[in-house]
Amino acid sequence: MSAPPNLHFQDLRPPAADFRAAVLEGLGRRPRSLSPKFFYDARGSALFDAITRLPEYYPTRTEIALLRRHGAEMARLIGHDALLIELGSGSDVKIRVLLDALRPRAYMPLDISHEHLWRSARAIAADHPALAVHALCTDYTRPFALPAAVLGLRRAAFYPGSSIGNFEPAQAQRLLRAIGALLGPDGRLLIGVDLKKDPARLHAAYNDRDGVTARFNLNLLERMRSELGAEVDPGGFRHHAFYDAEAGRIEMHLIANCAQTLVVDGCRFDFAAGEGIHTENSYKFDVAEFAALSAAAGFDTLQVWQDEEGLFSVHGLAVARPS
Ligand code: AVJ
Repeated sequence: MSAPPNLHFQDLRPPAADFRAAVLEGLGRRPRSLSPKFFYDARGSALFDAITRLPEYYPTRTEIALLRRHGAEMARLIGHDALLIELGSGSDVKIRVLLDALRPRAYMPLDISHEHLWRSARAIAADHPALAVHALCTDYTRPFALPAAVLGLRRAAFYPGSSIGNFEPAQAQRLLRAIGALLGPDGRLLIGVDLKKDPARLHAAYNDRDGVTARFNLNLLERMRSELGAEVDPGGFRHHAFYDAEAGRIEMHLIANCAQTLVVDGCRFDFAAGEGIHTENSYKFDVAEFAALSAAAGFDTLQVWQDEEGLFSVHGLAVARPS
């Protein structure tokens, strides 16, 4: 399929050198760590899609159910004819639920995963010929410019999936503040936030029976091999995920089963058995906790939707007027 005329695609994807530098830096530090944004190469994005369909992984289907049930209310909060910016759009399933109710003037999906963004933006543009789709492949934690064609429009953002939980609270606050600055006065933000709950339920969501989450985590090592030419045996590592109730977060790690040596660019990294790489945090929030975080970042909470089981929430926020 060729590109529909209403699709504009800008490729500002981070250079491969970013991954190389992050790996060298992250493996050199103690504790060793890597940002979860590096999960999303083509294979990692496909594995993440598989995660969203797992019986244990409740966030995606719960959030979609909330969008279906309350989409009209959410649309009222955002208003029609806005520029709708979607952060970390990934697949297009969620925005499709909202699009008819929201009736934006222009839609700007942002994602770090090139193939994923291209496929979903093209499909949305083809199915909505009157909608201007300005896709931008980028790391949305970095500053980015809006295309000139959309500068006059009122702005709203959709940030689904509880990806905000991947950031340390102080970092999350900074990112929310940057989103607020981008949206400007009267800006609206719909954001998905995973809720605190029974640790067993959380544990299961990140330790699925089929091992898809394990493959997703271990894919970071595959990516080091294929993209950086690293010497590493992914079979020598295992997936480890647990809920830290005190910190209110899931942690994911890659743990060496026995002594391992990883070589990147001639740099050697030795792992003793049981040593690992911290690959992800996924913070969980009570409704009041997240409202406090967004307030500290300059947002008023207008409305919060959650399912009956209290698994997942969507917060409807407005950029607060300066007091
Ligand atoms: C939706 C990207 C925040 O923490 O649930 C799923 C990704 N990691 N399983 C999450 C993820 C492991 C995820 N985010």
